[in-house]
Amino acid sequence: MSTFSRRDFLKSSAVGAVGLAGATVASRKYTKTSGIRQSISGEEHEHGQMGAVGEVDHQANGFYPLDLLTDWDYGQVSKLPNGQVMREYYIVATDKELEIVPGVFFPAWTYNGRVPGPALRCVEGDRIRVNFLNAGTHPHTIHFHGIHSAKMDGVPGVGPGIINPGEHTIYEFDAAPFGCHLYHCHAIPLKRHIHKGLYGAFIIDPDPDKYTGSRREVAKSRNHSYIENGMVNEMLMIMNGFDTNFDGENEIYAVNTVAFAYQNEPIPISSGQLQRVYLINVTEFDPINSFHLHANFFDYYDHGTTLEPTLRTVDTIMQCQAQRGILEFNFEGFEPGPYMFHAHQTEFAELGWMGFFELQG
Ligand SMILES: [Cu+2]
Repeated sequence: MSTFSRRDFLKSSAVGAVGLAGATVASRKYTKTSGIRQSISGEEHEHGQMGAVGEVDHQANGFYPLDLLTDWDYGQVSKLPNGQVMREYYIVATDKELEIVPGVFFPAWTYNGRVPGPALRCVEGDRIRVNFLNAGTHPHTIHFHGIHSAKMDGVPGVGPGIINPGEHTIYEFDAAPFGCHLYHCHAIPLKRHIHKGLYGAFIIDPDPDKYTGSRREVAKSRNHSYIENGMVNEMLMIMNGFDTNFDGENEIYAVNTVAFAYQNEPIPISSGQLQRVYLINVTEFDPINSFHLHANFFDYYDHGTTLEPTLRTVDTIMQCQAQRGILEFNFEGFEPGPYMFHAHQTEFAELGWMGFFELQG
């Protein structure tokens, strides 16, 4: 090893980087079955369970990790004179401290007090109106990934541009294209504003009336107003990371903000049901993140903008920042039990980005 950075040192130390920030972390905890100390290649290290000791105060955070998987915001729905569906959303930027691993508090900037922000969901062709109020202490915007005019793009110097503390604006456009998208603050410095927590999912369901044959059936299963969609177990997972000591590198990784959340509380799934994960990567400072499913394989829809998989039968997918897609898999015929999923950057997994699906009997 040519260089051994302070970060490497923290990650390989017994307490891990989390310990530096004040947490009690048991990523190298001894257990009866696995707590053995070995010497490999002259390096002493310990074997044990991954995870963190203690529990995050979810109530104080204001959101529960299991709830975030399905907490869609469909907006206030009305009809325009031309028959078009209008969905109106209200988003307030606030500063809020969040507990991201037991004992570690992150001074987040949030949309509606949560990280990730509300999971906006609509149907292609809907009119979207987002009322945005900046009640935070820094200038912010909302930039949507999607198709819209320049002045609705939520970037500095164009249209309403930067929204200063106390100011508000409205972003309005028609939802397109269908897919698994995101929104985030686009104020400068961008990496700081995104990393602090200003991002969320923007899911546009396909409209089955626009498609025929098998594609129409797939569109129904993807559209939240169809009964076919109710038969699918849908989950939203936003991969994120947290630089707790502001050195420009992440110390904590997670899906949906709380490290090890779905290890501590595995996601219940049943074998007869199609599983669908809307996966979005917003991790700052690291060029890529990934999702690896254990003991099974999945189909993948890149950006969610197609009705046929863009990749079939893979067990790992990588995404750079803002990349996203839809994963579909089935545990039909599998033995009940816990099935692991995690980033296959193993250091991310050990620093929080790992969880389990609990396959019910
Ligand atoms: Cu911002």
